[in-house]
Amino acid sequence: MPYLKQALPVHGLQSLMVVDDSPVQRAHAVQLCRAAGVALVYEAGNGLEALEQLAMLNLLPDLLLVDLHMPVMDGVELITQLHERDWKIPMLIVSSQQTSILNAVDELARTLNLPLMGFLAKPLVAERLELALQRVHTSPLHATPAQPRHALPITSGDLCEALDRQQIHVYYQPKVDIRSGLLKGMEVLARWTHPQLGFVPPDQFIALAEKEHLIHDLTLQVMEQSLSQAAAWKAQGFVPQLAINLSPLLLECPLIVNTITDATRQHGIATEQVVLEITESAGVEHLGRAIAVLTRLRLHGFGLSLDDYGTGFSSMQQLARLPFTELKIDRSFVHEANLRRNLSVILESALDMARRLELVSVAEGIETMDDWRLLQRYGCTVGQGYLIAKPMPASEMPQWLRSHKLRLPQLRAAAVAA
Ligand code: G
Ligand code: G
Ligand code: MN
Repeated sequence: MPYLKQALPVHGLQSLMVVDDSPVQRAHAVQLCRAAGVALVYEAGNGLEALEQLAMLNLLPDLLLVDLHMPVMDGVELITQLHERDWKIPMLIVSSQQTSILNAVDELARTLNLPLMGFLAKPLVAERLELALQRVHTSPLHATPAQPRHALPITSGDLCEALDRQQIHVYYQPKVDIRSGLLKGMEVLARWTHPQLGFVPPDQFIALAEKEHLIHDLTLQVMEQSLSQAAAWKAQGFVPQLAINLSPLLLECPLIVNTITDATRQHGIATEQVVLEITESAGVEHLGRAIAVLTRLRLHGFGLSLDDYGTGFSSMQQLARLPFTELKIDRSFVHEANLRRNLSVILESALDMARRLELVSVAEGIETMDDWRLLQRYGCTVGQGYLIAKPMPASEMPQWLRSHKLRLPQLRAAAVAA
């Protein structure tokens, strides 16, 4: 009998549990798993039975095969219950439900940070199951489930002090042309290393700065640093576009237009060389003021980018109302879009819309060559992400430029292949 083999099967899984209410389907799954070399196969007729059995085991199984539609406790509730108990067992969903339901289950697992490894249609087929088992074994998700980030105990006093002592520094992340791979510009990203706490992630201190009315000071420091760096680069004949993040809260202050314009001119930088990225995630209280400020910034020559597109609210309204020049698509629609049709459909429509509105389209969060190729195929204009470069201090830019130049043929070749 195959399951008595001594050697570990290629997928390396020793135990799993099949959760399905249909005795026929369950027996079929159990038989296939045994034939695939899994030594220990548990069975449960619904979510509740699965939880009861899991509670009694000394060692959790390597994998769960979960049906979605079951009486007493369905597969979705089982997933939430696993999260409640903090049992991070890799799962494969075995179901022939419609795609929108499977996508929602996928979203749920991501939100709860549970290792959902994939979906298999019913009836189960031996080859597909074996491939899936191998993927489970080799998946990095399986080895190290992502841990949620906890908020650091930073106060507005800490941030005030950091601003006074000029402890906020800036990093630069390249934005490149998707067809040629050539550098178009770089995004300026604030970085804070606290003397005791160490690295504080920007999503934490930016939110704090916004809450404590420190965002104005912080943004000015970020601008000063990046504009003087841009001036130094310009003196060497290197003139990339600078993309600076602006909190929507700043748009309610009419004086910001002159402040930004003056700072730019004082460093001898043309306003056309600067793009202001505005995230749509925070609501604006005085919309009238914000529209006026954005329009005036545009009149002065700045580019305006709608950042994190797709994550906030009323994006369509904002696009139609405001003088944006660029649409920056959130990374949640970019990375692995080739694997998930719901993402690729949204990505393609966003790019199509940008084209019709004559906006530059920028995709952020490009991590793999597959991400890159899909964007080339969809006709995106500009790209940014770890595949190209991580954010870096200005001092590392010359070295990056040299190594990036060597990669250009590879990045370009993809365009020809597509
Ligand atoms: O830099 P990542 O490297 O982690 O940045 C996280 C978030 O913080 C991003 O959404 C980015 O837009 C935002 N951010 C980084 N620097 C600044 C800044 O100078 N001003 C504003 N408003 N947001 C910033
Ligand atoms: O647009 P925002 O300003 O939201 O985007 C910048 C943020 O995205 C920064 O936190 C930056 O470090 C992060 N980032 C940049 N490239 C990638 C990437 O390829 N993958 C991921 N996960 N994050 C990225
Ligand atoms: Mn940004």
